[in-house]
Amino acid sequence: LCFEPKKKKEMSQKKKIALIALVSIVVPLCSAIPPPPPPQWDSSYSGLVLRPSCSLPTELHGRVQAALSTLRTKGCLLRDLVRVRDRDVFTSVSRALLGQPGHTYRYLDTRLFAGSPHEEEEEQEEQEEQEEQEEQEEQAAPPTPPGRCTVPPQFNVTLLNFMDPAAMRHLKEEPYYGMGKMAVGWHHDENLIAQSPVAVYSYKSCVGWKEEGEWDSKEVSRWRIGLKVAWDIYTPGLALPLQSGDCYYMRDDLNTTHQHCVLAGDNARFSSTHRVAECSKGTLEYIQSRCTEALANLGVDPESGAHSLRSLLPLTLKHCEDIHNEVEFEWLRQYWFQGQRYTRFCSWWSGPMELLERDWKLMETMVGPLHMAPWQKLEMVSNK
Ligand SMILES: O=C(O)CCC(=O)C(=O)O
Ligand SMILES: [Fe+2]
Repeated sequence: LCFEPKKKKEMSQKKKIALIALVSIVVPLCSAIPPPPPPQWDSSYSGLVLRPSCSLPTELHGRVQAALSTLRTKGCLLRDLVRVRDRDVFTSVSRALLGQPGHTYRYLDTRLFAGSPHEEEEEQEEQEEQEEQEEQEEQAAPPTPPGRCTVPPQFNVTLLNFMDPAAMRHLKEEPYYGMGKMAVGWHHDENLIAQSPVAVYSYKSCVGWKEEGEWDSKEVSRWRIGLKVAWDIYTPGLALPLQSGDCYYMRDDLNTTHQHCVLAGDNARFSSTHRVAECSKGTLEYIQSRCTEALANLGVDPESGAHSLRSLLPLTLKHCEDIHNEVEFEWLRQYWFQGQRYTRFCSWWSGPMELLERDWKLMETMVGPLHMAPWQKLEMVSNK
């Protein structure tokens, strides 16, 4: 395709899209007797599992839905400024990241700092929440087909999403299969550990609806999850309609081999997307240990308190400068720009971030000499 002239390329592309639109699968709504899945479900989408709302306890729905609504009414869900194809754009959905204390999740050049529900609470409440979460995760674990590993995944973060389509003026049309308006465009979930499943709880809320009766109206268009094989617009795409309270799972390597998108329905909707984020360079513990490494090269005179570098070896100085940059660009700037907005709901990160800034300032004095002219460096060494 790349070698075709533009006009011809555009036309052939349109034709293909129209053809694909005809064959793209639309899975019928979940009813009492579930319809047989389309043949492509098994052959091309075997990692996708739907767990209908009715298979989860009503009490669990009540708690999760109340929690999501509270987060929204308290203003905890915010649109992220992310980078897409060299452009800074706001996400259509409003988001918040919850997760294990000190964890972050990086996507589209933005680092999200996990709010932790365990903050400043009494021990007992913490314990209860932990147990509740474990119970929830157990109940939310996908049904396991025979022969599959039964160990439940240890999700470390959940990205919450909310969107009220009535409040969004411009939503992009799904470009390949004519599936309709997208709340989230085609993507893979980034920065997950290999084979990480993604478990999603979907909840459409009454926000924005005058009459609750309209809720069940047949006219109301449903939210759907779109799936397609990555880099392939010939295999039919799949649009999975969701009812409020349904869960779906992307298992095995489905998130890698396929892309997914979220197709907006008429009403407002929340989703809670549970993931096992790859956090080897994404925890507070990690970046603190990097700071300790860099600051090991800083000597302090016990009498005067004056700072000096222990080693001036180029490799050591370069290592220190790398860490200085990492703290500044991956953590401090990301926090001031993105994470700090959540401080009024969760102050977990405030203290650690002040300490990281203090370390960064010390490193600033250490890497300063790198930017000096050679004679200035010599002066500094001779002053030692
Ligand atoms: O809302 C959903 O069902 C999925 C959202 C999603 O794909 C994401 O947050 O990465
Ligand atoms: Fe996603």
